[in-house]
Amino acid sequence: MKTDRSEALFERARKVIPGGVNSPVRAFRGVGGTPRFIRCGEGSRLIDEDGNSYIDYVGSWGPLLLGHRHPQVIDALREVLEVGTSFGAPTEREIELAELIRQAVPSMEMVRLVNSGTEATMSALRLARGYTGRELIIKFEGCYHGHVDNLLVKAGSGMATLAISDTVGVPASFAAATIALPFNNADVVEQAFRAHGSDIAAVIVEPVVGNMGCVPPLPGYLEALREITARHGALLIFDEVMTGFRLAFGGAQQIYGIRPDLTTLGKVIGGGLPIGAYGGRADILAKVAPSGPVYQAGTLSGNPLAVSAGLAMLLYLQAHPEVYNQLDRRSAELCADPPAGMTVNRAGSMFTFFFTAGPVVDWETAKKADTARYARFFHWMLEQGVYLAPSQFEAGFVSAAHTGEDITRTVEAARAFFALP
Ligand code: HOZ
Repeated sequence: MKTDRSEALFERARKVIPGGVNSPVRAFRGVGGTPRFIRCGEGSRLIDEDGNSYIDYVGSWGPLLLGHRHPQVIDALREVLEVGTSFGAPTEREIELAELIRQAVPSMEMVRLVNSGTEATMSALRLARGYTGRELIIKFEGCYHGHVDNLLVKAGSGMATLAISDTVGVPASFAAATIALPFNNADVVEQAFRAHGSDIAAVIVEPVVGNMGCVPPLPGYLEALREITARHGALLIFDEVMTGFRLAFGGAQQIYGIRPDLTTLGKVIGGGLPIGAYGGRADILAKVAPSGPVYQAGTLSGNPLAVSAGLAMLLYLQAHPEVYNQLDRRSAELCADPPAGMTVNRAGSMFTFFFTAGPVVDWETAKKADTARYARFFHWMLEQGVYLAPSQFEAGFVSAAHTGEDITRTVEAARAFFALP
C-alpha cells in the first residue's frame, strides 16, 4: 500500500501542529506508523490522500450512524449554506432539535446545546455542583469524558493509550475533587458514599464504556448507581456521547431502563458536525443561566450547520427504526466466533476486539490486553483496507452504510491474521 503522501503530510504537520495532529489518538502513537491523511469519506469508506480505500469502523469516533455523506445530511447542510452559517442568536431549528432529543430521551426534560462532548460534561459537572452545593465527583477508571481538568483522572482513550499521568497541567486541587473508582463494582461506590456522601455532587459514568475499549455494564450495576446516588442526594450523570442515539434511539438509558438526572451527548446530535448537549431534570436545568446562577455560554452553541445536520440524521433514524436491527445484525456477524485468546465485547453497534483471554469488565482487565499484538493486527487490517481504531483502548463502530460484503471482507481479513504462522 502506497503511503508517500500521508508520510509527507505527517512530516509537514509535525512542524506546525503538536505531534502532527489535532487530537492525540489519531497520531497512531498507540500502534506506531504513519497516520493516514484522509481526503474524503463516502458511505462506509474512507479514502486517503494516496488514494487507498478503507472500510471505516471509526466513523468519526461514533456519530456517523448512517456513514459518510448521507444524502439527507448533505441536503440539510446545503440548505443552511443558503441562509447563513452562524448568527450568535436563537433559531427555530435549535428548538426542533431540543424537542426531538427530549422525545427520544425523556429524562432530558430540558436541553442546552454546546459545541462538543467535552463542553457538555464540563457544563454538566458545574451544574451538578451548583445544584447540590457539593464539590466531589465520582468517575470510573478507564472512562473518558473529554479533556475536562477534573475528569482526566485515571482516564481512558488517549490518556490510557499514551499512558500520560493524569496530573500534568491539572491543578492538584482539581484532581482532588475527583474520586476515581473501578467500573462495574457497586460496592466501592457504596463505600465512597459512606465515607464522603454529603460532599459528593455527582457520579458520572459512560453507561457502556467506549473509551477503554467497549465494556458493557454488568447486570444490576447501573441500577445500583441509580439507587445509591438517589439515596445520598447526589446526581447521576450518564455520559452518552458515544452511546446516545447509537445503542438505541433513546441511547443506553433506554436499553437499560435507567433514568439519570443529567445526560451528556456529543457529535452524534450533529450528524458528525461539532456539537454537544447536556440536559436532564427540568428543576436542575432551571439553575442554568440566564434562568439561574450557573453560568455557561458559547457563540457557536446551536450553530445552524451542526443543528441542521443533526436534525436531518436524527429524523432519518426516527423514520427508519429498522436501522437499529440492521446495525445489530451486522455487528453480530462482525463479532461472531472470536479466535481463542481474544475477547470480543459488543453492545449493539459498538465493539472491541481485546487481545486478552478476558473477560474484560473494567480497566484492570482491559489493560491486560496485549497492545503490541493489537498494533500488529491493526496494521495488518489497514493493509487489507480495513480502518480500525488506532488503539486497543477505543471502541469500533458499525454504521448503516456497512454492507454485508464489507463485513465479510473484514472477517476474512481478520481470520487471515489469525492464520499467520
Ligand atoms: N478521544 C477520541 C476517542 N475516544 C478521539 C478523538 C479524535 O482523535 O478525533
